[in-house]
Amino acid sequence: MEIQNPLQSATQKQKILIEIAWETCNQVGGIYTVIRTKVPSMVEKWGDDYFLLGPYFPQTASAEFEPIHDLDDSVLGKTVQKMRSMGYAVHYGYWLVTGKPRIVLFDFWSIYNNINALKSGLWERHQVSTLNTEELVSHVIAFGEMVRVFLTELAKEQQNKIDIVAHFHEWMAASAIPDLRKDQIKVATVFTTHATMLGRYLAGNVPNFYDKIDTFDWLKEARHYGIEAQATLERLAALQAHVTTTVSDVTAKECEFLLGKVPDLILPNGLNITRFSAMHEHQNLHTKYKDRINEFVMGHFFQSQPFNLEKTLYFFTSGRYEYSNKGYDLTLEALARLNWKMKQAKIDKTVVMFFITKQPYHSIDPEVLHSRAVMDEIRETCNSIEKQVGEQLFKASASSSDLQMPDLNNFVDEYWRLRLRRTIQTWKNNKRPKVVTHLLKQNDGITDFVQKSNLMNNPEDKVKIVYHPDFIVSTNPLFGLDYGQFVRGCNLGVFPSYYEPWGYTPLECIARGVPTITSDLSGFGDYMMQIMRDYEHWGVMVVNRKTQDFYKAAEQLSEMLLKFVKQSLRERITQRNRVESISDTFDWSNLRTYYDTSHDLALKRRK
Ligand code: 1S3
Repeated sequence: MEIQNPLQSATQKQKILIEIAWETCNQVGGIYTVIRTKVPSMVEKWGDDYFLLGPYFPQTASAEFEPIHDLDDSVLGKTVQKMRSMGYAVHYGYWLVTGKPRIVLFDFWSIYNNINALKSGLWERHQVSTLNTEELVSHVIAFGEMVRVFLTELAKEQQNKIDIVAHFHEWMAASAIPDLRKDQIKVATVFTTHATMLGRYLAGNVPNFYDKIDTFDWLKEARHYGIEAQATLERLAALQAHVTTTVSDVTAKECEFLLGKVPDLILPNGLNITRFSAMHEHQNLHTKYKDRINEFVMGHFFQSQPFNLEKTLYFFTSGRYEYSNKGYDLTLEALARLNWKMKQAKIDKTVVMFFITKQPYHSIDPEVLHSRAVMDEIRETCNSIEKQVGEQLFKASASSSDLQMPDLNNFVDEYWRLRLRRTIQTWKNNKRPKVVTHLLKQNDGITDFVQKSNLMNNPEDKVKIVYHPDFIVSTNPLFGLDYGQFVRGCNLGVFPSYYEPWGYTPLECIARGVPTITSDLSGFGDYMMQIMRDYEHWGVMVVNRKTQDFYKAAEQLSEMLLKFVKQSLRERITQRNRVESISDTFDWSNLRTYYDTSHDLALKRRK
């Protein structure tokens, strides 16, 4: 059944919205989160007049894509049919995510034998130099060509009876824009950049990048970093779309100076927020998942260093491995300071800090796995003893003739006593708990720092480090939690990024009622400071990285962490409730309106 667009009256011209992204049905990073979480809200407004385009990758498609075999006679069905008849491999079906929108996936390999001609065409028409570029650029160009053909055919098919808005995300989806404009195809185009290629490189390599942002020669720098094709495509998209947007004021500056275009609009990112009817539900979930993290921590540390779990706090950071851009360097420096401060102040608490990122590794460290397995055996032995004692106690109590409590020691037989003693014996040792849970292929910034600063899980350390160089999924044998559950089980998320156009990680904390630290150089932190004056009261702390140097920012962060450590249990519970209560602000149902504005503006400009 076709869902009728409720906003469309009989007299209005029909409108369709097409979103195009390299990450449609293809998870690579943050853009996938934007597109996927936004779908229900888009479908709510646009109904069947909304669909998405993306690249076809058989492996991801097999998990998230359901083909539609019988083509309908909608403009979409007809255009797919037309492209197929022209020899393109086009997959049409549903994206199996909440909202279940229709999507069209292009198998760019079907035109790959033509790639050189496509590239020279881009050079002739738009001076995009693609000499010696990485393979991805060729994939993107082939994909872009199929997008161009699709939109051109779609526009022809509907013969101006329908208003078409095409919303392109990131340069990888937008190589069709210059030709669509040149050919005057009747499509209103919106381009959203989620980061700039040059910004990413420059921020990671040039000290004080933000102070110099207005001084760079974009072409010279692009050539220097070997990204001329990417930067040129991005620039063309930004300059030629009817409406250019980005995700934050922070990235807007990059657009202005590195792409030569002040964005028309800022489109902040949102999530699908699950609200609970009773406040205590999210607190219960926190306790449930914290217990699971406790199990990991016992298995990892208690072999040689037992500490009081009632007085232990779990902090974490996560994201792509970009050591300085994601602020791992600052976080480590602040943790070393926190460790020192907690020791000096003799604070009777332990902080376990998790670094969750992705780095090449051989396998999980067998010693880490073994320790966990032996601890599980201790638990099983204890369960068996518990059962034996329970049964014997019941029998002894029922058959006893006096009111004396029986001696429980008599109920555990020799076998179980010995087994428990032996298992504990083999488990306990004097080794320092590992910092890294996996066998890394090579050392990196995190391992170098902890070694240099001796933040190595020494017995006297108040701050312990667990570096998990893989993303967390539910099948992971160490935690047995999915990422969202892990976040819920933690006490604080720490994300003081240096380069972060938006940054979903702190937002994911808020959505789960977990306090978080961000920075004023991250799009999210900057947005938070604009919309909420007392953000700290609501559990969002913002490190000043704009006007402070690295060491001052590290000191500020360590003070924030110390303040958090000093909070009482009651204060932490109250803060979690407060954080949870602001999560609605970031629900797509509230933030979609920014997208609506961009589409209206593009249509106005196209006419
Ligand atoms: C980008 O992904 P990233 O992690 O490479 O887009 C995300 C979605 O807009 C954004 O949250 C992030 O800051 C950007 O960097």
